[in-house]
Amino acid sequence: MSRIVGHLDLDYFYAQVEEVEAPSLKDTPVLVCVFSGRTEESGVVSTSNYKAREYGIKSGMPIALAKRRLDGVPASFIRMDLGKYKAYSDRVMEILRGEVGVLEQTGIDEAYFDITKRTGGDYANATALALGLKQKILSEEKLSCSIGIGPNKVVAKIASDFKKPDGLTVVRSGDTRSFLSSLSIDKISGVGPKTAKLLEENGITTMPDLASTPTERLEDLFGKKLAVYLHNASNGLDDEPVVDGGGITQLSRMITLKHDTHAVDKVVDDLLPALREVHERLVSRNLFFRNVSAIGIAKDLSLHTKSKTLETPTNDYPVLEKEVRELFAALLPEVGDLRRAGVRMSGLQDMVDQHSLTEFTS
Ligand code: DCP
Ligand code: CA
Ligand code: CA
Repeated sequence: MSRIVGHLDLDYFYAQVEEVEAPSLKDTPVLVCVFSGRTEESGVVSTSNYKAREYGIKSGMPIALAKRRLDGVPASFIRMDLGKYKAYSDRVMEILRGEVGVLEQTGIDEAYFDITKRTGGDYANATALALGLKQKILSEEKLSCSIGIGPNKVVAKIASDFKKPDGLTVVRSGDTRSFLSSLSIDKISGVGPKTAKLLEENGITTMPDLASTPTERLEDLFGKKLAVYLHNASNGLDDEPVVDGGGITQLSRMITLKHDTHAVDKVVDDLLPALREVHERLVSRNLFFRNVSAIGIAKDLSLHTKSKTLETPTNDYPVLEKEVRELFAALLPEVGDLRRAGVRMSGLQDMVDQHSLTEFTS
């Protein structure tokens, strides 16, 4: 089965969150700023919406310069609020995890995921999964994102950046070389201005130039490791596995409650179909879980969790439901009304390991 990897990146992330919280901002430039506090204008732009980018606004630009570029244009300069963006990020990652299983988060607004098994190595299935994911993040968090699908991480990352915002770019394994051939070398993740300049000074200016440069020649310029990476990446090749952040696989699912509530029974009732669904996924993959978490999102959109580690891993549904009920009974009095609720099973392990464990201990 050929590997299929995805990369998701949220569009103009911090600025988009500000738009979600104040939709009236949407039609005008929105700039999220880090004010250093010395003067009213000292500091830099963290990011901006696409409307602002039409005026040449860029991340890292001094606020004073941005103000000059937007002279006479109604625009919002908003103070960066990392806690708020992190809360959105956590919830998006929960949604993503629920859909794809293992994911490797590489930034506040982006992650890789391996969907080879889930799609049976079929790109049509992968496309459908990506569209469903975009829809889900949009309906639950009102956020748009761009997704790239490809045979490996390097290609998936370039693909997610290919069409932005609200993009989906699928590059089948046979098409990687033609996809890459028209792109500039600095589209390869990890190629910064310094590397690009050194390549250019050596007459390597296009992706096909790089792809056809022998690794040995690149080695003289960059050393073995980077040389091999550049050669492979420009040829659309990459073996790096998608590594789950904590090294533990997890299964999770979030739902929006029918009504905001702090009643355990109501929360668990609404959650039952989702519980059965994650349990089915657990069983279909021959896995046991050791940790279980109740996840709650309050009315102010803050994220809360309570977790429990079982003495012995299990795949027993009644145990799952009972533990989830108890965890919510502990969580709800602390948090109050929930808007959304979810469950996560982690510390997953193969049934095979489990059998050998019981053989060993009995
Ligand atoms: N960021 C920052 N300073 C930078 C670059 C980024 O503070 N120089 C922050 C703000 C961004 C977030 O990181 O919202 C994610 O960075 P991205 O590079 O993914 O950029 P955006 O999400 O803002 O825009 P895009 O739509 O291009 O992904
Ligand atoms: Ca982004
Ligand atoms: Ca990003």
